[in-house]
Amino acid sequence: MAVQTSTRVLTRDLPQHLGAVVTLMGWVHRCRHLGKLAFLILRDRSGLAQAVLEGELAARPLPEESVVAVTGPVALEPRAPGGVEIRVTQLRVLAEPTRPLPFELHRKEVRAGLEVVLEHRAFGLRHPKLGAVLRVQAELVHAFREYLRDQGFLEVRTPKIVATGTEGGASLFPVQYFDRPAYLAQSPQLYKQMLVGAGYERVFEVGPAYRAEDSHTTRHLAEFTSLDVEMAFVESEEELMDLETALLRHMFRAVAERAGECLALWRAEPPEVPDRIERIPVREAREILLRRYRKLTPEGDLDTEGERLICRYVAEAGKGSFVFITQYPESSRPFYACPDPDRPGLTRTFDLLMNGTEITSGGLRIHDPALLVAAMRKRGLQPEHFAPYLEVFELGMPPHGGFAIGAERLTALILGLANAKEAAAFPRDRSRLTP
Ligand code: AMO
Repeated sequence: MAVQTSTRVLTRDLPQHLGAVVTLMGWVHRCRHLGKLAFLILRDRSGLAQAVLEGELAARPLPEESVVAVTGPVALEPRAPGGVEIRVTQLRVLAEPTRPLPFELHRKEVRAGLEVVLEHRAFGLRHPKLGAVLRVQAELVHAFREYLRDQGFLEVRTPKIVATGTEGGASLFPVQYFDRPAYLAQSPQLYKQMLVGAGYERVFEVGPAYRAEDSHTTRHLAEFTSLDVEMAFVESEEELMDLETALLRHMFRAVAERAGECLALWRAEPPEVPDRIERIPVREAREILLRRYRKLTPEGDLDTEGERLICRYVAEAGKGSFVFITQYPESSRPFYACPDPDRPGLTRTFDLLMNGTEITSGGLRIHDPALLVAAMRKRGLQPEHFAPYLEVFELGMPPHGGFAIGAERLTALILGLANAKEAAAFPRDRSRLTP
């Protein structure tokens, strides 16, 4: 039989084609045979639609996840998704599964554990709810770009194979770079600063960052997407926190407007970002934790439990879902963090916590080359290893600062995912290198 000519449409647009003959292409989400009829729920990238098959067309078994093209007129059917269905006059089976499905996709919720879902990742992402996660993330990243471009930031790309670490600690992945040792970049930190010094003043990057984290937590990935921002001519970390507040507000509004259906599948709503997010110096946060929750926190950074409790404290005070923790001690920040001349031992840095979890680190940077060399030495780093970075500072570097947001953590917090790995297409962790 000759292939009938008709317009190919998406399931989402089916109602607009009432009465016309159209073709849908997608996967068999479900197929139920009732007497001489078969009701096929077809899934494509835009959603689900009902297709009705009759007679000979209905006789053929259509296993779930077969790939099909169906053609026929669009008719009203109040019981079908979108209030319309396609009455199939031609069916083409483009592919059929050749092995048993790892789990069912046609239910509202996937009935499989995280490890099984991740093991069969590309298959699992076909499920509307699981697939929605990456759609939400794509909108967040799009809005991140949109806002910053609008504010005069240039999108840049920096190398992911690097000669040195930047964030301290032992979390570096070594790689063999021809005949030399090298590492996967922990963050674009030094390069984004160099590009500020290159005269672009305002830059941002959306790129992978690598951390050889030995821990099995629900918030750490060995490879994550870092949303990095760096800008010149800022002289106070306050300006950076204000920029991040406005940026997040734009991102959250955009995702609510553009990915409403995806959010609904998770019953999620991005939290309201207040005009001014509360700031609490880390020392004060430790005192609050002790006073209110009898929790002892060692000097330096808050631990996971501390982050959770301080967010609870802020939320209970009616101040929303976010808090900036500020004034971290030098000992808990990397060498590039700008010391606070008015508060010896402390830095002009911040973390942003959202609903109990850190989503951002940032701060003012040291821009004086002599101070930078001293800060490196203080941490046992050899300035010679950072010569190309230091050169930009020696040739005229403006005061500057920036921050980075972890895209997977942000997505996970918005959707209420139990694990940030669910917000990566193909997550990497201590035990997972495939798929
Ligand atoms: P930091 O190391 O705090 O700062 O990272 C910034 C943000 O990235 C996310 N993040 C992670 N997400 C998933 N898995 C991980 N292993 C992981 N590590 C970090 C978090 C974190 O808040 N150069 C600085 C940023 C700056 O000062 O501009 C930096 O990399 O959301």
